[in-house]
Amino acid sequence: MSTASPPTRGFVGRHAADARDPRLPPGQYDAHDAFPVLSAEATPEIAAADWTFRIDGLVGAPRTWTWDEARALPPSTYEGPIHCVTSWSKLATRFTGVSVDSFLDAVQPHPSATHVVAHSHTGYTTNLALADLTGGKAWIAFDYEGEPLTAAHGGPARLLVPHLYFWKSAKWIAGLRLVGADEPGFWERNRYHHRGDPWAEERYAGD
Ligand SMILES: Nc1nc2c(c(=O)[nH]1)N[C@H]1C(S)=C(S)[C@@H](COP(=O)(O)O)O[C@H]1N2
Ligand SMILES: [Mo]
Repeated sequence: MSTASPPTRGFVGRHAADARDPRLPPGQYDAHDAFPVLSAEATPEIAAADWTFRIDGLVGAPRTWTWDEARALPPSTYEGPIHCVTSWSKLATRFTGVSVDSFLDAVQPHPSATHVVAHSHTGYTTNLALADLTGGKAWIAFDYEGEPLTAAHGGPARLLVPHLYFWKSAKWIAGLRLVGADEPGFWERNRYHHRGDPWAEERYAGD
């Protein structure tokens, strides 16, 4: 039996606040070196030579890129945190790929396009506002920490939208369909929030 009196609530709270990394959104913890794998489906084995990426829907010029065509676009690197809705975050990640802006520039998005359904080669889907994919905020990522993305983490290519909870970052990305209304994807139909801003704790519908 413990004889020491517990620290006061105020002390614990202040101490925890002081130790908290300001890059950690509310309700998240730092997973440090761990990089958990979360997949609703079995990991597909997709060879880079077989991978394609398509943008269609409300665009003037729908287009499909092969691996070589996508890799020929200007490379762009993201360095910073990622946040999974199950409460782990990684504060220092580095992904390299191509900015989604570079792909969108080629397809002439129609002014009526407000949202996007991102879809994977496995059938996974997730919805995003078009504005959350533009302006240097989203990537098609090929490499993690200087190495090709492993199949479990979405290789050969995944969507990366690090300012939103990580379920928006569809692994084994196959394409983006531009649409004129918000259409819920796989997790969003299962009560997850439509947008998923970790700083606003938009975890579930109604948050
Ligand atoms: N295709 C596909 N993409 C997905 C998922 C999935 O189940 N299938 N899970 C999402 C969720 S909930 C998270 S947290 C991240 C996990 O990515 P990781 O396995 O590389 O950590 O992928 C997201 N993208
Ligand atoms: Mo997640």
